[in-house]
Amino acid sequence: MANVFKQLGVKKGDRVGIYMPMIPEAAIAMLACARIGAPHTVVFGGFSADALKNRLVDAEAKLVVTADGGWRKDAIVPLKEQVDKALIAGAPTVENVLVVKRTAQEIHMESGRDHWWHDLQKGVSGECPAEPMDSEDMLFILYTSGTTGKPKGVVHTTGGYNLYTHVTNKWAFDLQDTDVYWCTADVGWITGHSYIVYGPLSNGATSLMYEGAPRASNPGCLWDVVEKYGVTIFYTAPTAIRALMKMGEQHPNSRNLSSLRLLGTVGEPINPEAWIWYHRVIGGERCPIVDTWWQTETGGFMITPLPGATSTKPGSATLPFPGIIADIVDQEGETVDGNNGGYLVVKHPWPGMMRTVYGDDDRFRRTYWEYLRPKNGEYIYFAGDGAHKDEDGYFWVMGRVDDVMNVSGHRLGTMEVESALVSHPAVAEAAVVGKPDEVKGEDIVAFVTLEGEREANEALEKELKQHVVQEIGAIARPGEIRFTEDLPKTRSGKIMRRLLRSLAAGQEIAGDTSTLQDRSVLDKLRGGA
Ligand code: 7RM
Repeated sequence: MANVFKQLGVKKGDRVGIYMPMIPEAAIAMLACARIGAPHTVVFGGFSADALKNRLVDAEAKLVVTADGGWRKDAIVPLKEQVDKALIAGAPTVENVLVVKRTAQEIHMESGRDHWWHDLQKGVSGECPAEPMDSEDMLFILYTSGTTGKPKGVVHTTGGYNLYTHVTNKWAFDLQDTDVYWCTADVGWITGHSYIVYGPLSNGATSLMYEGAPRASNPGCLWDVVEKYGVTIFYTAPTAIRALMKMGEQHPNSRNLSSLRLLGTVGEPINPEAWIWYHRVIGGERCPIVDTWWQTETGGFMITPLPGATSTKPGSATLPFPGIIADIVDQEGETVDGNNGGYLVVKHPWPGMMRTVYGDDDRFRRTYWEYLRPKNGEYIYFAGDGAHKDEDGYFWVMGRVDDVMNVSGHRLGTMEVESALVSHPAVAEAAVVGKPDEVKGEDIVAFVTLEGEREANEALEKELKQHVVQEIGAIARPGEIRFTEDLPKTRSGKIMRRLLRSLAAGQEIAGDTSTLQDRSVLDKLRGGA
C-alpha cells in the first residue's frame, strides 16, 4: 500500500486522510503512511461528511483512503458516499481517493480521482524501503474535541510516540509472545492508534481487530470472539461494560472465557458496580483489572496499575507510570493535599506527549500550558480533568472540569454541538451540557432558544437532533432538547452552564447565582422542565 501511495504522488510530509471501517486495511493504511513518512489523519467512520471535510481541510490532506462501506450493527455505513459528499462540500487539497472493497454495494467512482485498492495493488512491488525519519518528525495528526467549536489536530511524533506506546503497552498489559491481545476501540480514536496498532505491533504482539459490535441480534458476539481465538488480554471502556451488563450475564456465562488472564478499561472513570461485574463475570474473579488514565494528547498511559506490582482499588487508576510526575493542584499550581479535589496535572515532559495543535501553536500553549500559572513561572501540563489523591497516593479521576463531555467514552465539546445547533436557521441560541446517564456516562442536553417566528414542537426537536447528526455524526445526537425563551447568563453575557447542568440533572441549583443577569430566567426554565 505504501508503494501505491507513492504511485499516487504522496511524498514524505504529505498528509493522508483515512476514513475506514475496522478492517485490516485500516491498520495497513496507517502503517503504509508511517513507512513513507506521510502523516495520517484517521477520521472515525461514525463522523459525518461535514466533520470529515473539516478535518481534511484543516490537515490539507492530499489523499483519502476509504472503503465502499463498513458494517455497523447489521447495517452498511456508506463510507465512500460520505467521502463524495465531503469532497463536494470542498476539500480542494484532496487529489486522489483510494477505495478498499468491503461491502460491495454500488458506489460512484469519479474517473481520474477514485481508484480501487485491488486494481492499483496489482501494479506495484511488495518491497518498499522505510523512509528515514527524524525522531521529532510528525507521525500523525488526530483530531479531538476541545472547549471551542473547532476540534484540535493533536500532533504526535515518530520517536517519542512509538517509544511511549511500546513501553506502556508492554508493562501495563504485561505483553507476552503467547498473548492474544484484544483492544475493542475503533482505530479512529487514540486508543485504536496506540493500543491496536502502534503499541502491540512494535512489541510483536498478536493484536486482534474486530469489526462487529454487540447488539440485540447478537448480544454475545464479543464472547464468541474471546472463545474462538483464546483471547488472553481484553481492553474495553466502562460504557461498553455497562451496556454488556444490561444485555445480561447469560451471554458471557455460556461461553468459555477461561483464556482471559488480564482485563483493562479506559475512557472514563469506572463505577464500582461495573468494575465488580467486569471482575466477576468476565474475569472469573482471577484477572487483574488495569484502569488506564490517559488522553489523546498524552499518546499513552499516564496513570495505570502495573499488573502484579500495583494492588488495585475499584475506581482508581492507581499510580503514575514510571517517569510520569503527576499531581493535583489549585489554580495557582500549588499542590492540593489530603484527599482534596483539584486539577490533574503533569509536571515533567514525557516521550508520548503531543507536540502541538496542528497549525496552531498558540492554541496548544494556551490550552495546556497557560491555563494554570504557577507563581514560580514553571509550565505544567493541564489535562482538563479533576481528581484527588487518597492516603496511599492513589489518583481518583473525577472527570472533565472544562466544557468537554464524555458520551459513551467519546469526547465531545459542548461548543461543538452548540455550533452545530446554531447553524440551523430556526435556532437563535443554544447551550449544551452533559447530564448523568446510566449507560453512556453522560448524555447531551441542549437548551435552545428559537428565532422569533419559529414554534417549538416535536417535529422541530427531531429535525434539530438530525441536524446535529448531519453536522457531526450520530455520537453527537442530543438525547434531549429543551426549548426555552431565555438562557441564564451573567451580566457580561456568558451562559452559566453550571446552572443548566443542575437543571438537566434534575437537581436543585446550588452555589452562587448572584452573577445571574435575570433571575426570572431560572424560574421559567424550572417551570418548563
Ligand atoms: C484514552 C482516551 C480523554 C479523557 C480524559 C478523561 C477520560 C480516559 C480514563 C478517564 C477516568 C480513566 N482519550 N478518561 N481514561 N477518566 N479514568 N481510566 O479516552 O482523549 O478520548 O479522552 O477521557 O476525562 O481527559 S480521549
